[in-house]
Amino acid sequence: MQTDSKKWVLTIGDKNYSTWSMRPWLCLKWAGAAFLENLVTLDQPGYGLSQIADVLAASPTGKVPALNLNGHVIWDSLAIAEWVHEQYPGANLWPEDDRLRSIARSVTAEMHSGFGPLRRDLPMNIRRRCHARNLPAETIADIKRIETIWSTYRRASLGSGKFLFGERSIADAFFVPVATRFRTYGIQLNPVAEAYRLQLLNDPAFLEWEAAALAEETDMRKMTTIDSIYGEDES
Ligand SMILES: N[C@@H](CCC(=O)N[C@@H](CS)C(=O)NCC(=O)O)C(=O)O
Repeated sequence: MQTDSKKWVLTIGDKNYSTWSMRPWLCLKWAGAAFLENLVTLDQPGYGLSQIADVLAASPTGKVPALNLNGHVIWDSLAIAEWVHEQYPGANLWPEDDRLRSIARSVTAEMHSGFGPLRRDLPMNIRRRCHARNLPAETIADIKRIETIWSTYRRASLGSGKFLFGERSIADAFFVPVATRFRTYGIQLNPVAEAYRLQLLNDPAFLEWEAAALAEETDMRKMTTIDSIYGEDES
């Protein structure tokens, strides 16, 4: 048991690009943990192979994020989020109701383990604005599935709060990167899903992350741009 979060160090990647890093970072912020950050740029030899030396020094998988608790390391975004939930029960990072919690965990797991086409074709790039075109059917299916998740659970939770299951939960943290992707690539959503997307992008902790992303200078578009899909960048 480790409760002094001032000694926790979260290793993350570039804030403009690292979706996986953002999720547990938001959970830690929402819980009020006083953790330290170790930001390692992913624009280095070994990227894509899990062989970046500075990441391997912090994470057994060679991937970010990893949370170091004074020598005890937790890796993988979802495992870190669950740790934060356990350490900060008062933060209510999962819904109290067990059935609602099971659905919140289901959509979080779906986001954590799925949506490969969306990840491939609409990579997070918080600074970028353009319009996606010629998206493959499988990527459009991913977008539609997320739109359905968002509008279904927002309609059900309208009376209990502004987030997917009413109060803010780990499920919301897992969808914030998608909210930025939809903004970057000009993806249109139904009004309920769009209102939720805007709610996520107005979260104070996300705005703090975004400000840092805007100040970064690393340009990884050489690794993440598929020219047949993206239109010209908006100026
Ligand atoms: N399932 C992992 C995925 C982590 C992941 O893929 N991280 C990427 C960056 S956002 C990474 O560290 N890549 C380094 C590399 O590919 O070399 C999690 O949830 O934490």
